[in-house]
Amino acid sequence: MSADLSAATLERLMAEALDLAANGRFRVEPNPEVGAIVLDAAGLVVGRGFHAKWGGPHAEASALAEAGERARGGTVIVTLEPCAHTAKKTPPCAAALAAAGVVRVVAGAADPSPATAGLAAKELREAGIAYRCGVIEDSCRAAITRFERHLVADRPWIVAKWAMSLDGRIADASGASRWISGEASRSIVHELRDSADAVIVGRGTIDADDPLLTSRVAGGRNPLRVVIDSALSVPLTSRVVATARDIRTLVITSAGADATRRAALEREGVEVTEVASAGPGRIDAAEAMRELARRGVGRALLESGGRLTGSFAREGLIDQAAVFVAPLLLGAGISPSQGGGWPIEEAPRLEGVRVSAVGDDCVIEGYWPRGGR
Ligand code: AOF
Ligand code: ZN
Repeated sequence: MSADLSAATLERLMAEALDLAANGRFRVEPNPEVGAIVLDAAGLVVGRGFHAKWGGPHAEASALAEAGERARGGTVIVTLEPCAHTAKKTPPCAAALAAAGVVRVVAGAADPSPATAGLAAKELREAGIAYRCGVIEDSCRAAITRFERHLVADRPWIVAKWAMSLDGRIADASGASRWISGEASRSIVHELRDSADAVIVGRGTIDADDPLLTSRVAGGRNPLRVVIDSALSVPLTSRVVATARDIRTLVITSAGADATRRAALEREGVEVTEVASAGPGRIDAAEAMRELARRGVGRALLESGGRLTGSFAREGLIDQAAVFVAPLLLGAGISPSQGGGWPIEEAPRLEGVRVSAVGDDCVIEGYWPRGGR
């Protein structure tokens, strides 16, 4: 028999699980933030967990791992209905809960995803586990709004990242941007790459930085490297092309691209795909993102320069931003907008903002406003 838990105790534990869930913020989207607490048969907390990054273990899995055998006969409190569907990145939690021998599962809010909604209730009850859903439900539901909204999107969740000087420049007059941000900031960039399925740059960034675009997190995975290159002119000598046999690389170009260039890139191991153009020298970015979604990209990091990042912003294709501000001045002076932007009162202001100090840099992270949508 498991311990009796009063309504007030359940609410307190669920609120604590919601606090745990918030630790995944800015790393798990478009998945939901989820937190979980495991109690042993006597009602003592023996495990805590949260979904920490896109594609990583779910909250229940982490909490159960911490609890180990002490979960047997116990209770799991989780902010979201456990998943029960397969064909995703991680194993289903309902089966893991049953295997761990818990006797009761209390969820905060239902999972709005049609792939899993309602499945856990059935599966857990069939395994003899008492299941209920709906504790501080409004707060638990509010924690997953971005997930719920993105369920119907036909493109990946896009995180835009850039580093700039105090005077708002992303490169010096020669185009060099190495290194505006400090070492510590760059380790966050590797973490962001590690939590993404794809990293996107424009052709200009290959010229300016010749980046490798890999994740240097220990045990981390390398995202698919995507180069948006309307003229299909990425050099065969660039580092992304030179390493394409080992690290998946996709060049997205305009329809009707030069067949010889395409064949030369493909010989180096680069995949090339064509999408419609949105004017001379410009790829239809929304269509390019739909193409990435069709290829299974759920979360992408946009590390492009001013022009491409600007067009993603104007087209409303950015979901989250991570901006590094470094304490140096590039000297051309601070200046008003050069035109083409928004008036202040119409400018998108990030929501849910978190500001942190990393070494001498400041990182501002936030969600793109989606007023009313
Ligand atoms: C849970 N616990 O911590 C989360 C859940 O691709 P995957 O394997 O990460 O699965 C993502 C789906 O699982 C997501 O669409 C949502 O329905 C659910 N999220 N479920 O039991 C968690 N993050
Ligand atoms: Zn799960």
